[in-house]
Order: sequence, then structure tokens, then C-alpha cells
Amino acid sequence: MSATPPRSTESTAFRSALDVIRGVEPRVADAIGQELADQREMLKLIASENYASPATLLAMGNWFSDKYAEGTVGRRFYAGCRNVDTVEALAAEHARELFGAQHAYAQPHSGIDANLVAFWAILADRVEAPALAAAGVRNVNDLSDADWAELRSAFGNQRMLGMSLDAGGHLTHGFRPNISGKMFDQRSYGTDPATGLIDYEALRAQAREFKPLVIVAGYSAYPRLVNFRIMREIADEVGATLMVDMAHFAGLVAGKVLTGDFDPVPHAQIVTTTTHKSLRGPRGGMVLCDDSLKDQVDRGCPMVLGGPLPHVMAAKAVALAEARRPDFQDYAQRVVDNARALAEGLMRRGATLVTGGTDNHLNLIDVASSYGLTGRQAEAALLDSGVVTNRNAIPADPNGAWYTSGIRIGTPALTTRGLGGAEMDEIAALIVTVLSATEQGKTSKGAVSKAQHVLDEKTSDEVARRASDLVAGFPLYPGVDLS
Ligand code: DSN
Repeated sequence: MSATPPRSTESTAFRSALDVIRGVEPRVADAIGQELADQREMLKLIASENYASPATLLAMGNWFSDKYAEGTVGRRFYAGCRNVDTVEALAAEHARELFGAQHAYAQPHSGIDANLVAFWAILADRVEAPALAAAGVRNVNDLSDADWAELRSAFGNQRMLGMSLDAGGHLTHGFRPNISGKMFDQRSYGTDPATGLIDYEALRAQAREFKPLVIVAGYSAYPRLVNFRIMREIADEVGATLMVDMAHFAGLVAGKVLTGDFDPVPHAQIVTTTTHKSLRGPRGGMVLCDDSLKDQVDRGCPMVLGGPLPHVMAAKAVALAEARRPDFQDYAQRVVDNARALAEGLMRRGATLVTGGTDNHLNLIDVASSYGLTGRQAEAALLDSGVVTNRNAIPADPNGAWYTSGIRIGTPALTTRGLGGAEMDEIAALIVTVLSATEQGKTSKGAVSKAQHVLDEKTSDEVARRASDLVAGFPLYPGVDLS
């Protein structure tokens, strides 16, 4: 959040915008103002959230929203897109430079959308293109009905190997309730039960046996590093395309904390991300790929995406420009340092962490074995106490994906506010105080409940007060005064 305009400029910009909105629907203006007030008071530890800069936020609220721009830069299905071309090209250029990618596609609206673009790019490259070549045609419209039926069936019969949800993978990596699990014949790789770490040799054996078309690496709740060089080696060995979903750790890649074997971009043929998590941009998605998949990726809209959101692409360009500054590298390092400080503070006070610590921006507390709680009970007790986290499954979770046995805590947002190691230790103390004082509740019939918890008000009020005092020392959007 450095190098922003003087405070008065930001206040004027946001206050004027709210005045205009208030003139039409005051309740919306009030809700926007209240959201800032709420966020200022929250001790936000949700690993997938952050605070975008005022410049990024302002780039989203304008007339770019009024423009249709299907197609790609310089090749649109609508007239009048020269300014959209400018911002989309800038977003892609910043992304290519920042991540060292051959190609960047800035149109996806979210991480799920980015993954869908990637899946269909791989299917187009690996399944459709060979079918067209075999039939001697250039376009699916030129296939005979029989060849088209065969190709459609082939699309739905491809194999994917992705990380299981309870090991920290994402639901779009082939989880059956998600479209990815319905499109692909998926098998999951998990983690070693003894260490909680990815076992690359077990994964290699599974890949050799299953022979997937796609191997998906990446996670939303795995607190350790992934070796993408080894993942690519395994993919090459079995003829799979390596796709990495770096949504959670894109900021650590951009900030050069994850380099070499741990940077997915030089290793994977295709990499997807969101732009709003550790990368600290607007809510949205993006795909990076090597030139071999460029044309397929660029067909994302209208293949699986609705019209691009030019206002969000403008904000992506701003946020990516910010991430190219040297201070972003300092930020990314502090995110990891803070996660480690939090881990140490928690473990020193007796909490059990999945894998016994962290190498990235997140920690996963096993609240079932540490405190006899479900994730849902722990999440609710912490929220009562002003600490915002989210529950998450842990490997071989006895409480399933709804109640869970884990709490996921991440440091990107609080690091943006400027909190450091001393504050992380204080937060660890607050979390342990709450979880130690919380007990399982009862259902209306007197049975032990997985949802209800009991926490005395004195503890929750005291922790909430300490949490609020803690964040008050690190003002959020200090240049924005709406009063
Ligand atoms: N919802 C995101 C997360 O919290 O990890 C991933 O989709």
C-alpha cells in the first residue's frame, strides 16, 4: 500500500463516489461505508483474502464496465474497443514480465473460470486438435456427425490426477460435486499420513499406473512448498500436461519468495491464478501458459467465459504494476515470515499444526486433536472473539468437508496492514485462549453437536477487545477518511 497518492486525494475520491451513489440508493452507499468500517475492525486471517490498493479499487469503478469486448486484443467481436485493448494488453504485459511467462490471458473472472479455460485449452490441444487432423478438417463444424459424436465422447473420458480436497487441493481439481469432477475421470493424490507432505514417489507410481492426460498441482490448504520440477518430470514421464493452480501463492511467486523448483511458471505448461489473494489485486482470475497453448487459452471467451470485464482488467493491470515494484518482494517475504511466527506462537502454546508448521502464507490448525472441537465450532468461537478465520478439512478428516477438523489461517491481509512477528505471537495467544476455553455444545436432544459450541462471554469479549486494540494500531486504508 505504499506509493499511493496523498491522503486527501484518496479521501476525496472515495467520498465523492459515495456521495454520487448516495444520491441514488443511500442504503448501498451506507453498506459500502460500513464494509470499510467492518474490515478496519476485523482481525482477518482468511488465507485467501487481502486488501487491494486504493488505485486498484478505483480502477474498477468506472465506465469500462459498460463495454463489451469479446475476443482478444486487436481482434474483437465488437467495435470501439481500443481502450479495452490498452488495459488488457497492459495487464498481460505486466503479468508476462512479473512471472516470466510466454503468454498471459487476463480475462477470467475468477479462479474457477481460469481453471475451466485451462482445462478446455488442454482438451483442445490434446484431444480436439489430433481429431481434427485425423479427419483432415480445420474446424469442429466440418466434422461428420459420427466424428463429432466420437470427439464429444472423448472430451468426457479423459483422466486427471489432482490433489485431494482433504490434503489441501481445491474443489476444481476434480472433486466430483464440481464441474471438473464431472468432466474428467479423476483420481486424487494425497499426502503422506506420517508427515502430511506430498510423497512424490507415491505420486509418480500413481501417475504411471493411471496415465492421466492432466496432472493438476497447486492447493488452497497445504502449508508447505511444492516441487514443480519434480511434478513436471512425473508429468513428462507419463505424457501428461502439467497444470498448476497457483491462486493461493501467486503473490509469493510474484514477490520472488518461491523461486527455482518452487516457481511453477518455468515448469508447468499452463498456470492459473486468481488475482485477489496473496497477489493483492482485484477479484478475478488469469491464465499463464507457454506459446504451445496460447491460441487455445485465448479462446476462453466465449468458450467458457462470458464477456470480459474491462474494468477488472484495468484493475489487474494496476495491481500487477504494483507487484512489479521492489516493495512487493519485501511484502511477500513478510507474509511468509509472519506465517512462520504465527506457527511458532501456536505450537509453543500447544496447538497441533498439520505438517508441524508452514513454508508459505498459511497454517492449518488441527482443532480436533488439539482441542476436541470441529472446525465449525472453532471457527464460530473465534468469530465470536473478533478473529476471522475459516474452517477447513485436514488429511483423512474424521469430520468431513462440512464440519471439518481444521482451521485455516493466513497472513496476506494482516501483513498488508503492517502487522509483524510480535503481533503474530499475540494473535497466536488470542487463538489459543479462545480454543482452549471452547467446548462442544449439545443438540436440542442433548447429544454432542458438531455445530454448536460453548464459550464464556468474558473470554470472547476480552479476546475481541484485545484483537480490536491490536488492529487499531495498524490502520487500514489510512488515506481514506469517510467521516
Ligand atoms: N475460496 C478460495 C479459498 O478460500 O481458498 C479458493 O477458491
